[in-house]
Amino acid sequence: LKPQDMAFPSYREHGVAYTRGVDFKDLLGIFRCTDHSSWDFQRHGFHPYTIVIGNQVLNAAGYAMGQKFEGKVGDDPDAEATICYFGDGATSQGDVHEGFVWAAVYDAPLVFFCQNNQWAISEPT
Ligand SMILES: Cc1ncc(C[n+]2csc(CCOP(=O)(O)OP(=O)(O)O)c2C)c(N)n1
Ligand SMILES: [Mg+2]
Repeated sequence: LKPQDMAFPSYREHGVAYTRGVDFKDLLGIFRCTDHSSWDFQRHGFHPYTIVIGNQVLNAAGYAMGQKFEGKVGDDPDAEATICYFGDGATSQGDVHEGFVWAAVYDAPLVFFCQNNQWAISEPT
């Protein structure tokens, strides 16, 4: 990722948060319910954690569509891209597939990263 890129995590991307400069104390606060993703997500290029399974796929698709609409794409050094992390279980949700379709239709600069750990409450794939 370049500094101007944006990452949309699920709740597992602690390593990504670290590489984006997010203070680990801010992450721990989410799990202790003392904090609600208080880092500056634009500055870090790291969106708040998403506990609602798959929701970040829609957020990421919209964000990447915005990057496309604003012409921030291509080989320019200032061009932007988005990456979206989700679990294998999230792929059981219809709205996740809506995010895939919209990103494809708009040729949005979005990378989908499936963390397939073979575990989900739904059937793993
Ligand atoms: C919309 C929604 N439905 C159900 C849940 C309950 N839930 C929490 S974790 C989980 C399993 C998610 O599996 P997966 O997407 O593979 O992520 P993993 O935890 O394996 O990384 C579910 C269903 C939730 N958080 N949000
Ligand atoms: Mg899983």
